[in-house]
Amino acid sequence: MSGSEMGIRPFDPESSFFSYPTSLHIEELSASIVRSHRETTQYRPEELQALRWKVFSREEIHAYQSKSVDEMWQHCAVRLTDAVQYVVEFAKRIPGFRQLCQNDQIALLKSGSMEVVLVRMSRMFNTENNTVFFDGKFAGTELFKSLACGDLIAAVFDFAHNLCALRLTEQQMAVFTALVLLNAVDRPCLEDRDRVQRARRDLELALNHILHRDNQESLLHKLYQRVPVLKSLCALHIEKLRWFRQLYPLTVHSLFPPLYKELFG
Ligand code: CLR
Repeated sequence: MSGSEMGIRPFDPESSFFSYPTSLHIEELSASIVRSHRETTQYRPEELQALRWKVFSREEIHAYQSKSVDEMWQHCAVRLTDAVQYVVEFAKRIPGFRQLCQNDQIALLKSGSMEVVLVRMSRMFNTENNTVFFDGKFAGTELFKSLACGDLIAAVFDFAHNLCALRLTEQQMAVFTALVLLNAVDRPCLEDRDRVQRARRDLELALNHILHRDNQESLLHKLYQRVPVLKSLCALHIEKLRWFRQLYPLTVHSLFPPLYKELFG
């Protein structure tokens, strides 16, 4: 039996078959991720721009603030899960992600989906009045008062504000969020770490490629600086959820979306 029948080919340094990504491969990968991002965001940039004038009234804010802690948590968990669902759809369309085994896909979503939601939040953020598009209108931190986790909310808004200042293009955000999703190579529970590592390396090349093309190489360092901040925000979210679950175990058990519990519970 010859090598080729067993799937073994003679070494050819010009061939991308041996997983040496060529610039064409990286170009195609970037384009595919940008398309996946565009197809899986809740709102297009033009739509968000047109909605900017919609802000909650004093009465509406008061109504959110008058909700009980568990009512508001449940409401936000549902909204957050909607956003996560779009991120799951995005992940499934990332070349390299869908080839992973199911366990590794879930492991990556557990650590990365909230991080991507928070990066995407900056698209929905208005730095002029520090509000985010939530539940159909733009809302400031005070709207979330009854969650009783002011430190988390303040830190999340602060992160969105700072990320907005980088003025990422949709293409840059698409590739950065794909990289954030595949970033958890240090997780002990991965079955096929090498495969994740290879997919991640290609995404790093794709990010370098588009920043180089856009003549914005200085953004690379700034983006990598945000990664530990993202990790700490997600850790804080999990900590708050543990606290909430101790107070209201039944709310979490019977009223929180199953996907939310599967990823964060
Ligand atoms: C992110 C971008 C999405 C729309 C969206 C919906 C829900 C928002 C979320 C954004 C940002 C984070 C958010 C969340 C609701 C609650 C959550 C404001 C804007 C904060 C951080 C509270 C987390 C803790 C809850 C589970 C109680 O396109």
